[in-house]
Amino acid sequence: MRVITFGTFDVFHVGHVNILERARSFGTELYVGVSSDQLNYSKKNRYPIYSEEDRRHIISALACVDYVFSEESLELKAEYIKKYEADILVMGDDWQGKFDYLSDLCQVKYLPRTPSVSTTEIIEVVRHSQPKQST
Ligand code: C2G
Repeated sequence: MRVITFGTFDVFHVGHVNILERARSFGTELYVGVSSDQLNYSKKNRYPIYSEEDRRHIISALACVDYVFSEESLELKAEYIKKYEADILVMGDDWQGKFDYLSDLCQVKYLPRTPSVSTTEIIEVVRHSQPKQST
């Protein structure tokens, strides 16, 4: 069974690895669509901290991931599911209900997000942290 999932995975953290490992556990192979820089810009009006090449490199180095490709548009999910012959689509529950229309192509599962960790929060913490005084 081939599982497919999508995400930006910017400033990679434990919430990302949790969902990827859980996604992989529903099948025997995990394919991951990593959002392109351009897709992020059009959605959030800013580029990710890490480039799309680096984000794909990080995801493809994970033991639970079998194949990585670039996700160029949010509207292409049906095409990617068909192209990569995925049996199950896994998304975090922040997308709850949004991809139910794909359930005639594959099984659609939403998994609970890992609480208390997000890329946005990490960026804020780093931005507001004070440099250590050298003595
Ligand atoms: N995630 C999670 N727990 C967190 C943070 C993120 O389970 N604390 C999950 C999200 O639910 C998502 C995946 O990790 O399934 C990647 O998160 P993002 O990088 O924020 O991805 P996003 O920008 O939502 O995806 O087609 C979707 C697009 O690629 C955008």
